Amino acid sequence: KEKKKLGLTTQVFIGLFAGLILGIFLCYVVPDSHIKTDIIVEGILYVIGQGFIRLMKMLVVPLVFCSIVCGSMSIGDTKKLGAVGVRTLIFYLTTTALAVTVALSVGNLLNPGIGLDMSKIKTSADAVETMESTSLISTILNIIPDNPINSLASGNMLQIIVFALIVGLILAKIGDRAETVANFISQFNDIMMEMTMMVMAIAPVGVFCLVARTFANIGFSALVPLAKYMIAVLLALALQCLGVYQILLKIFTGLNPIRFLKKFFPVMAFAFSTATSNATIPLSIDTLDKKVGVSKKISSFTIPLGATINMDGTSIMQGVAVVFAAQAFGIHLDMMDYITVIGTATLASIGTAGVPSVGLVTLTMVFNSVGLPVEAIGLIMGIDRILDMVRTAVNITGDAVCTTIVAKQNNALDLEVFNKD
Ligand code: DAS
Repeated sequence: KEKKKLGLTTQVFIGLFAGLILGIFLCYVVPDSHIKTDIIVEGILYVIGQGFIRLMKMLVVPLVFCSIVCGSMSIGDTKKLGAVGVRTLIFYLTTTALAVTVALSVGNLLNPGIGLDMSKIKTSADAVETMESTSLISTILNIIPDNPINSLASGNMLQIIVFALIVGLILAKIGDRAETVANFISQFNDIMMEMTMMVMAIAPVGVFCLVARTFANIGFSALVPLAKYMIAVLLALALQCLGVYQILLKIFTGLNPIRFLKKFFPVMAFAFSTATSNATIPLSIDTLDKKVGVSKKISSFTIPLGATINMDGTSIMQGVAVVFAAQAFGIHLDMMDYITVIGTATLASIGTAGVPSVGLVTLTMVFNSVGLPVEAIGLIMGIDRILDMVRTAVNITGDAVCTTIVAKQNNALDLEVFNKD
C-alpha cells in the first residue's frame, strides 16, 4: 500500500513534467496547424483533461455530504464529552478560520495569479458563473437550504454542508433509532472514499493532459505564477505552523514551543512522508502521551476527530488557490466572496477525510462556491502532491496543539513528561 501511494506521487510528478515538456514543445516548436490545435490541444488533451476534472467534480457532492454527516456524527458524540468536546470544537474551527485568513492575506500579498492570462483557456460553461455581488444578508440566508434535495442536485455546497451537519448531529442524538441510516451513510462514505482513490489513480493522466494543454496555450508564462503559488502556500503553512500554533500553545499552556516542535517533529515527518492524517493518528497519540505528557483520555478522542474535521493546512492551500485562480482568470473577488471562501473552506475541512489529495476534491467545491472556473485546478494539480505532504504535516500539528491546550485546560497534561528530555 505504502509503495503504491509513493508510486502515485511519482506518477503524478512524471505526468506533470511530461505534460510540461509536451506543452512547451507544442507551444514553441510545433507550428500552428489544424492538427495541432483542433486535434491535439483542443481535442485529445482537452477531452481527457476535462474528463478527469468532471470525474473529480462527480465525487464532490456525495463525498462531502457523506463525510460531513459522518464527521458531524462524531461531533454529535462530543456532547457526551461535554467541556472537552465543545472546547476542542471551538479551537479546531478557530484555527481553521485563522488558517484561511492567513492564506488569503499571503495570497493577496504575493499575488501568484497576476501575470498569468488564463482567459485563453476555454472553461467549462458551468464554471464561470458571473458573480453578481451578493449582499451579506442574501449570503447568510442562502446558506440555509430551503430545499435540500435541490441543494444536492444543484451542488449548492454551503447548503449541502449545513444540511449534512444537521443530519449528522441528529443521527448522533437519536442513536440506535436511526442505526440503519447511520450505517448506510457511513458505508456510502466508504464507497466515496474508495471512488476518490480510484479517480486519484488516474490523476497522472489527467495532470499530463491538463498541464500539456495549459502550457501549449500559454507557454513559459505559466511557470512564474505556479512558482509564486507554491511559495505562497508554503509561506502560509509556515506562518500557521511555526507562528499561529506556537503563539496559541504559549498563551494557553505556557509550554516552550521550540521544545514542543522538537518532540513532535517525528510525527510531522511521518505525516509529510505519507500525506495522510489518518495514518498518522496512532503515532500522534503515542508521541503526545510519551513525549509531551498529554493523557490518552483526551488525545484518543481529539486526535481522530481532528484528523477528520480539522484540516488547517488544506484550508490554507484552498485559500491561496482561490486567490491564484481569481487573479489568473481576472475575476474580482470582493470581501463577501472572501468570507464565503473562509466559511466554505472551514466547513469543507470538516468533510475532508485525512487521505492523500482529497483536499483537491473539496477545492473543486470551494471554487464552485465563489464561481471560479475549476480549470485552474488543472494547473496547480501537478504540484499539489508536494504541497499535500507539507500541508498534512501542518494538519496534524494543528490537531496536536489544540489537543495539548485542551489537555492543559482539563488538567490532563503531565508537565514532568514534557520537561523530561
Ligand atoms: N492529505 C490530506 C490529509 O491527510 C489533506 C489534503 O489532501 O489536503 O490531511
